[in-house]
Amino acid sequence: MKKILLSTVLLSSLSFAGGFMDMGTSGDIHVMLSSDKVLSEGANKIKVELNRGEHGGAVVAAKDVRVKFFMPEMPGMPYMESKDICKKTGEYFECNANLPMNGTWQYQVFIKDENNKDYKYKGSVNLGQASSTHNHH
Ligand SMILES: [Cu+2]
Repeated sequence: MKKILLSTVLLSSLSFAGGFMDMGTSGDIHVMLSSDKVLSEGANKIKVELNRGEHGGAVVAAKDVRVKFFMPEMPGMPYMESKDICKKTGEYFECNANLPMNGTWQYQVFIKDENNKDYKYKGSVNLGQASSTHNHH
């Protein structure tokens, strides 16, 4: 049993090594975003995990989870955004982000929990860069 647990931990940390991960809190919800691959130009799959109170807390049975990735207007370039309504997949949510160009993208996650309370989580990511942030400790 211990061996199985250890290899699961190793596998999940290996898959994060070259991928994308961001964690933080919004009110009393711990939000974790991740993707097996580094976020890049084109289609990206994002996994959203929500836990009450802290990392590893009770899974939040959210009613609605949405993501918005956007890049502000710049000289010679219009504002761009990609929005998606996430699908519940087991204990987490899955969304797509279609990012038309390289660079730094801002993102927001909008969550409506089981009690209809609204939460918003914000972050940013440089495409092509492996990232792992944990900004709530
Ligand atoms: Cu955490």
